[in-house]
Amino acid sequence: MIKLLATGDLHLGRSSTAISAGGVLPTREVWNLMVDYAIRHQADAILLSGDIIDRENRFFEAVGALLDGFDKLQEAGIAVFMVSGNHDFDVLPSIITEKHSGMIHLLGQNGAWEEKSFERNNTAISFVGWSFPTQHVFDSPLSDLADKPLNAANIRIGLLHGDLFAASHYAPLNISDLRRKGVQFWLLGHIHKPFQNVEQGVEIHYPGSPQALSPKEKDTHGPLWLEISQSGEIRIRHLALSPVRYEDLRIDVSETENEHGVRSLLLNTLEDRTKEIRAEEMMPQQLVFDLHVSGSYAEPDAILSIFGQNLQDFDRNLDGMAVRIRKAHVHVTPAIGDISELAKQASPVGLLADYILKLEQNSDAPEVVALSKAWLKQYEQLSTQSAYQPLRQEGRDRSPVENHKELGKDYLLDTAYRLLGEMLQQTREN
Ligand SMILES: [Mn+2]
Repeated sequence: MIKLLATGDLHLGRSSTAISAGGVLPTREVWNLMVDYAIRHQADAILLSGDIIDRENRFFEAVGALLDGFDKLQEAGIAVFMVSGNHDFDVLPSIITEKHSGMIHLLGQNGAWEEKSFERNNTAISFVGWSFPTQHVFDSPLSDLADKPLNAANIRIGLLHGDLFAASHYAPLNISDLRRKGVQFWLLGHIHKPFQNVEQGVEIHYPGSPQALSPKEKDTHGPLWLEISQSGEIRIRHLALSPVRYEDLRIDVSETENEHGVRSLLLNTLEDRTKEIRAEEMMPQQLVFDLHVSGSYAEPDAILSIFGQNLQDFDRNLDGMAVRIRKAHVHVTPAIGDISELAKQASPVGLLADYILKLEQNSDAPEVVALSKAWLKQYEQLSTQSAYQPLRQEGRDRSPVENHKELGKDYLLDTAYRLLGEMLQQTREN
């Protein structure tokens, strides 16, 4: 059997953002954890699929951590196979020193595919890889890869950095090309969210960034652990080694009676989730929550004022795990009782309740259609303003019109509920 620890997108030199007050957690933390794990579990090799060193940040910090790890791995007889990505195409070749030659391999330099066989414990495999020669690569490198492995009897593992999801200038890839190259296991890099496509005979994996770098990288992150049997069977496990975990936490306040109830619901939900994570096999050092508060409540403003306080002052430490709240999204509607009863009233309240019902049922009543159209028109005018041009160029606003319609419905409902709540409150006060 051959045991491998595999990841990409380490971005050494960068640190995870938005963690506990004053805390900084550089990604060399997860690199050190990986090296220790590989040694402790007697891995045969570590595989790295590019963007190992971050382009923008402190090369020297990155290189020190990387070389320290290489030393330890070499001493333990663990090989390293890697390829470069768009962040480290120029610096990765310079860190392979003579000292590490024979154990540390940068495959496919200068954009030429390279294959090396690897044998341990009577199991023979080969690694085939291609490295970014420049920062931008506009065509798929796969067209240059021979579809026959060095030795047809062996399992062929592919290492490649590229983009499977967009026609980008970072080596655009597609699944059908990946399928046709005699590779049983593809280790890809570039996409930070873990992804896998598993089929008979070929597995495609983006392990994702092993250390979650920002609140955009939610849930478990970590490298893959591969075991390849003599008969060529591949077993894979995702290890939650990331020292940072960002999570969404949902709280529905509908069943609470008062503000005291809301606060204790919040604390109980936090404690329950925190304990669950603490009980996992690999506990993060930093746990960062984004709260999503929803439901209906008599006075939504009271909820807003609870969660509008300085949430970042919350600082809990549970057996070495720091717990933090980054922000809260509050989407609470006024509790308004039975809306279909209200809709029967011959009053402004009744009219508004009737409109809400129709909107919720996606009715094609003329008043609903007219309002939705008006919203969409305003929204599109707003989103084509020149101030938002840079966002569009980065491709952050490519959502189809269908999504805009859904968004419009949410906005209209939110406003209508708010208005209805206020109208009812005024009626009560009068
Ligand atoms: Mn990349």
